[in-house]
Amino acid sequence: MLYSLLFSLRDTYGALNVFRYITFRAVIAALMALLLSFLIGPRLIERLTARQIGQQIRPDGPQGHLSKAGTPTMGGTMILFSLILATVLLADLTNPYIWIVVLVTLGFGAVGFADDYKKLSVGNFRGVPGKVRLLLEFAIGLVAGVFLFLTPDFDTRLYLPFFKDISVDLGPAYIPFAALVIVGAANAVNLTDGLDGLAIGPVMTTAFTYGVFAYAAGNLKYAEYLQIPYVAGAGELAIFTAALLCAGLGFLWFNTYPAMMFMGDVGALPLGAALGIVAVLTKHEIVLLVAGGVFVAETMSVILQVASFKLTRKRIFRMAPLHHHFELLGWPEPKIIVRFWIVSIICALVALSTLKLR
Ligand code: 57M
Repeated sequence: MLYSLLFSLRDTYGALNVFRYITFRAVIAALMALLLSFLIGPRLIERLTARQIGQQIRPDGPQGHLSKAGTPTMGGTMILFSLILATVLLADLTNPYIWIVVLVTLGFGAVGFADDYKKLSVGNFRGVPGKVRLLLEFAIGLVAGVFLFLTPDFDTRLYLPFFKDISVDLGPAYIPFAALVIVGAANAVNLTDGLDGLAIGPVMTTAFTYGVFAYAAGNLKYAEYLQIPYVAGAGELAIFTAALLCAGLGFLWFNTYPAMMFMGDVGALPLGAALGIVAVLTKHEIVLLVAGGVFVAETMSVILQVASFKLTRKRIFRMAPLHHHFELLGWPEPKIIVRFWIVSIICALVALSTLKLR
């Protein structure tokens, strides 16, 4: 919105010509999201505390978490507000990809909000029944998949990282595949969000990685040079990922250990879904498993733990997801968090290397 207004004035004020550059608008969107988070954060914490919108702690979890009871939650509302406002103001709203990422993100935010609200209003951990939540999430993902499939010349091929000449055309099967990527990413972030700052760190490193992918994929010269699929218009997604990165950085100011605020499902679900839909739009779906390696490890730990317990009545980990296992090993919470961030940075570097190693 601001982009189209200011850019249209470039003949009168030549300096506004700078708004044509995606990199410039990405930096402005990032700074705007960060500033909004700093402005909103303290007031949101006051409001959540006053309304006693505080976290309920499960009694069967690590004992160290009991002291977290009452921590204001649903801080994800601040992340979404900063992210969406900065994107709508700085991105080119004639680009359909911007509308897809914004609507998918808000859709998952609504599901997460309903879950948080139900937990808080009823005062238990169950929230919206898991099956209903997954149904709603897949419905949003499938609508996004159908819309993309019906978009003229949308590429339904699946490309593998490191192999430039291998691709598989999924055809209509791309629709459920895209939904799976979005829903899987959303729930992986949700599972990971179990320690102060643990989820938002990898969300930021993955957002940065996909900002680079989007910028390269949307630039014909770079796409040809790097031999990655050219996706006309994907460059605008770099503005969304830049706003996502810094909306997360602003939230981390309040979520860092010891957390003053949790993001809630209203934050975790849309953040994961946002990464999933950007991975789909930039044609870098598989490499999300690399960039989001921490999310994959956390999710796999749950799958393996539940499968093992059901089959053998024995646990592989002291507790799943993985971060609880290290807690029960006696690692202090900050140590677990920072080490997971380090692993996430390594995953981002390996994912970025796929741009050249192919
Ligand atoms: C998402 N939510 C946190 C907070 C955050 C199948 C099973 C693995 C499901 C899983 C589960 O319930 N996952 C839900 C994880 C919760 O955080 C809230 O949820 C939002 C994100 N969705 O924003 O509002 C707790 O995490 C802690 N936390 C922080 N700092 C943060 O910045 O300390 C969160 C954010 C908060 C707070 O304590 O209350 C969560 O863990 O529930 N279940 C589990 O993760 C449970 N694991 C488990 O049951 N393992 C079993 C089997 C089933 C795999 C096993 O190992 O045998 C553990 N989680 C908890 N207690 N809290 C263990 C029991």
